[in-house]
Amino acid sequence: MVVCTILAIFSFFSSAMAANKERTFLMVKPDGVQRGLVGKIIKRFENKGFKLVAMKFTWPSEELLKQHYKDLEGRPFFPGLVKYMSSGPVVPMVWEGLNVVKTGRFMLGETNPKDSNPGTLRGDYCVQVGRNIIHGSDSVDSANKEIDLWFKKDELISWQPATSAWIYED
Ligand code: DAT
Ligand code: MG
Repeated sequence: MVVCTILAIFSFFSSAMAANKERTFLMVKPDGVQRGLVGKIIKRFENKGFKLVAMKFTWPSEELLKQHYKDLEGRPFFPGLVKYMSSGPVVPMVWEGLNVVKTGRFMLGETNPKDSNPGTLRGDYCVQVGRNIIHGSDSVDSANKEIDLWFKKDELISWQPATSAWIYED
């Protein structure tokens, strides 16, 4: 009985800790970089309390972008999307935290900026769907695939922010 209780408490805390470690893949697109929005975008996620795990500044190949947007292959806007995304440097990032995938999408706004509320990144900083400044994973599964595509394992940094105890209960 005592052992069961200890195990239950342990599994409760370890699942809560695992939930806090959900990860998403975000990427400032070439228009976000060209318009000098990198700092403002990063600041939103820092302010929220999410943890930066990886980040780089890179000019991606068409090949990598075709892989990244593989699900959209065959859509009429696909060639234009790949051309735009490979037109300059981008800032791919990994962020971690409780419900970061879903909350990250809320913080981005809708795919089309015209449907995005003020206060969201796409609602505040852009007007057209083909220039919507930032990418964010739409599920934990796609986040994991995108993180694997853009980052090597040793580029994901394991660290403990000094603020953790003031952002999470456990
Ligand atoms: P999201 O980026 O919100 O996840 P998505 O995965 O459906 O949206 O599409 C990827 C990107 O493709 C999107 O950010 C902008 C572009 N896109 C989507 N629909 C489009 C359309 N109808 N016309 C032009 N570009 C589009
Ligand atoms: Mg998407």
